[in-house]
Amino acid sequence: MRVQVCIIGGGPSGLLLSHILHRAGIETIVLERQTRDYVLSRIRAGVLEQGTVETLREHGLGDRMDREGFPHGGTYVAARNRGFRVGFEALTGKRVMVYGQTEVTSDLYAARDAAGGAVVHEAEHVAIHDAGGTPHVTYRKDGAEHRVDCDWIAGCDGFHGISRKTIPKDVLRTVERVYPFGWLGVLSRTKPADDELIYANHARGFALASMRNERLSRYYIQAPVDDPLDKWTDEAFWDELRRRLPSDVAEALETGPSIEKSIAPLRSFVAEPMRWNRLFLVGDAAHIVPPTGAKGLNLAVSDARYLSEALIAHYGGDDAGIDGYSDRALARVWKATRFSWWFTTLMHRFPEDGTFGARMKEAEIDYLEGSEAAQTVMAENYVGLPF
Ligand code: FAS
Ligand code: PHB
Repeated sequence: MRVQVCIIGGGPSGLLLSHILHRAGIETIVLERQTRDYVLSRIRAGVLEQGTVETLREHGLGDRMDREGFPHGGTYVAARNRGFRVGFEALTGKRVMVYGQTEVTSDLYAARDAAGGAVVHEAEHVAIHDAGGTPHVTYRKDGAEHRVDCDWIAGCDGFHGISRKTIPKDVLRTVERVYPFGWLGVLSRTKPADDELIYANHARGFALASMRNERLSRYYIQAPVDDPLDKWTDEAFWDELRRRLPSDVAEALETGPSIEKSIAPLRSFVAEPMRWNRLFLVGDAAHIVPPTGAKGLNLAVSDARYLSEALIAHYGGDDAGIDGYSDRALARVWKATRFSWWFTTLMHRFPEDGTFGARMKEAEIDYLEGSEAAQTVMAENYVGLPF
């Protein structure tokens, strides 16, 4: 078969790119190696920047988000058993939307289904060929080999995908920092700890109290990334979370059985360039941020937004967008990578901190509490920098 754009990966970036291009009359196919249920079963991001919310609304994807999502105008930062609010709406005029990645992906699948979009699940052995000449992609499905001829290939296949690895080693430049801990996450059908998120810096380690709705809470604690999951019984998790949250919050915390529990590694990773000949990298295929700043999903959206604009312009005869895609996307990626690194460093305990490092972080949190300028810097980055 032939399409204009072959998209590898059916996560948020691939599905959004496919949806936006379809609305502009550009033919795509999405090749996803997992089942749809598997993609939808992954519990990941929870906070959407205002730019992401606006992008979803612009493309007819905002109805359920606006009905079921929770706009937030601020967040709490806690240390030494007390918290303070960073009111990012008052400081920037912008809010974020608490609406899980699972729901965003589900809405994207519904839109692709409604449009009769071509999304192939359980596509095996996807391979990119001749991205520098006559680009085409092959894959195996139900025992049969398939070939997709295309003008462009969009690598939306995440950190472990094949797209980034297709770029020659003498072309690709990568920068990485692996953090010496992971996030142990729990989902529970309980009342959230508060109406807004709580990011807590504690001597025992970081904790985050988040939510999906009034009866679905999402919590994370900093934990050794190689901890066996069975070490963390629900009781052990709740006890540790209560130790790290301010005591008034901990005392009122509603606990219950975990319905999902996982440990995610944390890294900062950026690959450059995000284009090689007729191959573009989008989302986690090109960059990973520690989830502290809630940027991962939002960067995937901004990449998809930039690339769709570029390809629509290309088919209208203007190649400035595709020529500038990598630099434009990376400019935003690096700023979000910096913010995510800063907030992760401030809120977590590192082995090398020592007493001095811990006191520096406490002093910075004290300064953040008392400075509108410092809170505005945090707020601008948290709600999302302009596209
Ligand atoms: P994705 O990884 O979501 O999607 C890539 C898709 O490509 C997958 O469905 C995969 O199956 C498919 N694929 C891979 N290789 C393929 C191949 N060879 N052929 C075909 N298909 C292939 N972000 C936040 O903002 N907040 C969070 O709290 C947060 N928590 C996270 C927790 C975990 C465990 C992980 C892994 C990520 C988390 N993220 C979080 C980041 C996450 O939300 C990503 O930023 C987001 O999923 C990026 O979307 P995509 O770029 O579409 O990549
Ligand atoms: C989440 O709800 O999953 C979440 C929220 C904020 C973050 C990271 C994760 O910074």
